[in-house]
Amino acid sequence: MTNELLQDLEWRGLLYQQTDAEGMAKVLSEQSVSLYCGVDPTADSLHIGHIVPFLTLRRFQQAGHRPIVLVGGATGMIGDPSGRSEERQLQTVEQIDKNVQGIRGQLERIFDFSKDGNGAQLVNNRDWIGSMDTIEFLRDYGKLINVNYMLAKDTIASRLETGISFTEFAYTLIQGIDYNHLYNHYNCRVQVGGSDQWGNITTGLEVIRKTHEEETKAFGITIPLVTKADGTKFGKTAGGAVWLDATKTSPYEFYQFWINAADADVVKYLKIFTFLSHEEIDALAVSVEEEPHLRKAQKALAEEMTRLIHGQEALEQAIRITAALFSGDLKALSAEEMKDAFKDVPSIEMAKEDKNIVDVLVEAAISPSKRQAREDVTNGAISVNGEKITDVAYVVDAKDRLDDAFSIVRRGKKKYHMVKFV
Ligand code: 485
Repeated sequence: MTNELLQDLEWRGLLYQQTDAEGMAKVLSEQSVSLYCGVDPTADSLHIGHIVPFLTLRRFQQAGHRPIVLVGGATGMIGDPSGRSEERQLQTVEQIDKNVQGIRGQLERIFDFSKDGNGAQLVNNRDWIGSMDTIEFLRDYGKLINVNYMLAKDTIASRLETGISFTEFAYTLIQGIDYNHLYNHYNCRVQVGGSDQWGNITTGLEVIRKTHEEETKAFGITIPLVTKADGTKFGKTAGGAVWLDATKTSPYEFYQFWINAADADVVKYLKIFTFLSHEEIDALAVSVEEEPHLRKAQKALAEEMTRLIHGQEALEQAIRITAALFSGDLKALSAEEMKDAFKDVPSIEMAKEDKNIVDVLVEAAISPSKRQAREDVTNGAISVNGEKITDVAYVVDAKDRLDDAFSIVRRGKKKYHMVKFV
């Protein structure tokens, strides 16, 4: 079972560094263990860059191990210097508590918390770090770790030139205390993180080793950064990060992100992000080779991911919007879906009053002149909300205002504009 798990992780390209590959394989095959990955509540939503370690935890869960998902209510108050060249701005407790709520809800969608025997558990390190006093911190833990050891860590060494506060310097030790706590109280034997977490994970192993007399069995693995074949950064769109929160990145935009994956990347993404079997992914890989225009692999990826994060209904809506935009037949869409689909098209504000179509086209700068606007209408080049308008006397009024607020005007085949009535 466990060998299969590790082979699967290897096949999916999910293993980057391991503190002791052999030792971990042995422990995992002997017993069902708990393992953890933590995230700091620096925002009220996760983005897709965050989820790879969590999806990996879920693969362990499917193999019978128990995932612990840690939300850093305490560490979030401090700020991890890993991978950052500058000191972080401290956040307020209120902001952090709000962020914890948001992130917790999203993690609940990725994990099975009710599974018999090895259901996922959610913990917050504020529960044990928050009540620790300074003397305890310095005497019980500070003594375990030599400053030289910490200075040698990449994340700290790289900051010595520009400077690092004691606060951020101490961060790695706090995360180390977490691992020790989970080792002692949750039978946690593995910590998983992105490659930037190596230093923090190994600090934890150091704390565990030094606070136990007997030989300890604890391990760490990191997961490679997801990269793109063209060298640009994964997980970013023109609009910024791809969030799990539907109010930040709508399910349609989320779906679009995945469906636009390059042929050179899509099979890798299927392996990293989906729970499709090796056979299914291999078949999709063949399809990318032999019939790339069908974009079967991209569709499978977009479907799996949108269903996982937003559910079946949102997936169907995303597919509906995509199809309507492709065919130009907008009538099948609700006002809400229209708003979502046309979020990024040029928009113009106009007074909310009944207005002749030619005037609308000119005022919104959709047609360059009155004469051109008339021509566009008579030529059948103009449609409002997917309905072709050919009468130059047509009046855009309340029936055309979706949600009593906007209309989608198309000129030519693909040029969409949103007219907002205010
Ligand atoms: O006990 C722990 C306390 C805090 C953390 C982990 C264990 C969080 C960790 N220090 C961190 O900063 N993680 C990042 C975050 O919160 O955004 C990212 C990592 C990334 C991946 C992801 O979390 O940069 O590699 O591990 C889940």
